Amino acid sequence: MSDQTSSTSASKNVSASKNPKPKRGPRAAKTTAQVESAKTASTSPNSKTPANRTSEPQSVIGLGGETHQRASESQPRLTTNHGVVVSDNQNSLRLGHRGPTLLEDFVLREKVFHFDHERIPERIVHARGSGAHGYFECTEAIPELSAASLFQHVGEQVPVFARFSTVAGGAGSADTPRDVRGFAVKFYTQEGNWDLVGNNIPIFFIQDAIKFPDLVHAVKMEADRGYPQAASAHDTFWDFVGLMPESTHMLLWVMSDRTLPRSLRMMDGFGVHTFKLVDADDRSTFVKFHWRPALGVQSTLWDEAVKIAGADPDFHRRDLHDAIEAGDFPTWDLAIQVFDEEFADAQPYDVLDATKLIPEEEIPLRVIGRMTLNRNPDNFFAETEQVAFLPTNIVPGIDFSDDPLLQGRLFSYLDTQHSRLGTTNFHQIPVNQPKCPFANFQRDGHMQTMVPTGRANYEPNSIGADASAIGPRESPRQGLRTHSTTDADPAKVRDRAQRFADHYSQATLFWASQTKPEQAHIASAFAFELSKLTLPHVVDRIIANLANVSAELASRVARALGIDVPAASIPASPPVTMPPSPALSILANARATLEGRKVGILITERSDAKALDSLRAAIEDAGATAITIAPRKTVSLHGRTVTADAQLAGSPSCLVDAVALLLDENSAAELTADAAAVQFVQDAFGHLKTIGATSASRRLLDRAGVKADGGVVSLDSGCDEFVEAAMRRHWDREPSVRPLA
Ligand code: HDE
Repeated sequence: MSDQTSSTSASKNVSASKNPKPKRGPRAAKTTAQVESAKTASTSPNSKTPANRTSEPQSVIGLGGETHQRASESQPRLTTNHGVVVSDNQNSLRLGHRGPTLLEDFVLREKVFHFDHERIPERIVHARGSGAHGYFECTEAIPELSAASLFQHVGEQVPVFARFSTVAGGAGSADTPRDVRGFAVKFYTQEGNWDLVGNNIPIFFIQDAIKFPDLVHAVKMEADRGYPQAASAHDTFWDFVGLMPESTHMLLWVMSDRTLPRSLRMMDGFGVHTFKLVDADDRSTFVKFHWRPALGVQSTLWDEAVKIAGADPDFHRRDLHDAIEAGDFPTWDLAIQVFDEEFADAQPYDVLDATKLIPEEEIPLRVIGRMTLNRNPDNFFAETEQVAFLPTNIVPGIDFSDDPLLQGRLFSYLDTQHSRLGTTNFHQIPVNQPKCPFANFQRDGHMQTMVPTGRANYEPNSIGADASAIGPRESPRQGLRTHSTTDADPAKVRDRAQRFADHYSQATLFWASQTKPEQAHIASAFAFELSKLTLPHVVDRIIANLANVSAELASRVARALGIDVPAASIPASPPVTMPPSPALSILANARATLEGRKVGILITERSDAKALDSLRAAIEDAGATAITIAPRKTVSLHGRTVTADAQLAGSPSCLVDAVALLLDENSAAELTADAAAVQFVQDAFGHLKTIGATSASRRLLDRAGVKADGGVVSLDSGCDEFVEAAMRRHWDREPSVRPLA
């Protein structure tokens, strides 16, 4: 069987969750194949291969000194894509030892041909992403609201594939720019695939799909110069959004720490648009979908995110992969906000306007299920890259609303999939295939991998003796029915509903719902981004729009930029006052926990082994991962040799959530001359993290400018206080480490 024989992900089913993977031990190091040095083509067994490594292929050295690994009897043989066994995977076919390569070499041609076409167009947006398999379990049945099969019975599970992404950057960009995160989930239900293709922010920049290409052109790298990559801090983005005041609410969210998630496992998800739930009797209600992470929402600081991008551009991808490999499966609750037409009509905003949210204080969240991600993709390209989300993938019991942004999306995604995957048969790729039976009369096309049998490729037909011979038929009873809209205005118009015109009230609501440190971050983020612009009129226009959100915000941003506050712009519709919604603040709702977090323990040769053991145990008991970091990877602790998890020079403290310094006086003194060590402590302090330290570490703390506060904890008499303090950041420290707008 060829390596490429695909097994659908269905075969690794949902129940994998019931047997969490055991935590992994260190991987066995691979030994370099030892080969005979004789310059002959004769085979010889690998003399230094350990007896238990029977899968190690035999190695021989070829005439030109090249290594050939040869298949043993029990090993699959290398073949071409058409099954011909390859005899030599190191040399192309040539005329004589030093002559030209022959056109006849179809093995070379096929291999290079395939390689040349390995890349497919990356997604125009959301190109950089990470995915995982898992399952969704219904925790509260809602048959009274929706006939969707996955919501009918408590305990019912359906498989899912989730993909998280940044929006603006290319596929090779870093994980941590300031950006919205995509949060797309494909539910493989018994009645077809349902794709909830959302973001980690509950609203969007624009109200109408026709503006999406403009928005994306404006935010991506500028057309003439090809930069900046994965950054909104440039002229064209702010020029566009300044001229589109409807984006102001979203700008407040984007300038908040929501766009700097600490981990993909620690962010909310939202369906964004209003959808409909439809019950078995065709009664419908409006619904908004929310994902809530069990680990709580947590963000990084801007300075931290920038440093992480340099230290580990794969920070989020690695974090998700490692957590799942370790059996720490991330989970999210799926919650709904359900409301009727009467509620919708009574609001000062339109529920079909994707730039508006419904405060939780108005319509509380109702948790109906839970998603657990418990399996990493076997192959990044086949699954994460080829997964094709379609907002049109909907199942009976769920329906679209007339949100004009959603309506445009229903049209768009099919085109994208065709352009990226090159075939109308992209649904046959295993990650996209429904896991319920599917059958129709669509046939042929590029890359058709199914082999339909019989004559019936049309209907109606009467050419078979039995049901299977004539093929499938429609089912009004079980099929998807589109719920009719109650909007009785049938005229064809190219305009927007009047209630879309209020561009500022909810931006003010968001601003007023943030804690003081969060407000300072928002104002500073605006100041940072606007400081990068070369067009002063664009800066003025943005601040003039912000003046309609909050005079205080506008003047803080202007002051930080050293310019005068311009007069407020004229709103399209006068703003209304809405009561603050504390649920919109990350900090006001932060969970004090170490679960899913990482603690970096700085050790040297003279660190106390016992203290290290008990600190590690305390951290792990709190649900976190402890990582030892040392100037050199191999450390002798009182006769016990330890391999540190990371070397100091390559592991700045921005990669962990809290740090512990297990140092003696001499080590602390030595490390004052090591910039990586000083920066390690300085950054932990500047990023408001908890620092645990032996009193002997004093000189290093002093060198890094650490001042005593509630987040600087002694490790001399145990680690309970440290673990407790490490569960949060120390926001009261911030004014002493950086001026904010
Ligand atoms: Fe998308 N969007 N989008 N989008 N979107 C794509 O489809 C598009 C919008 C979202 O992990 C593309 O397969 C239009 C809102 C996510 O593979 C493309 C409009 C929201 C993902 C596309 C929107 C999203 C995409 C690019 C305006 C939040 C990544 C590749 C009408 C609710 C899915 C692809 C994944 C991807 C078009 C607006 C979320 C080009 C035309 C609003 C999470 O088809």
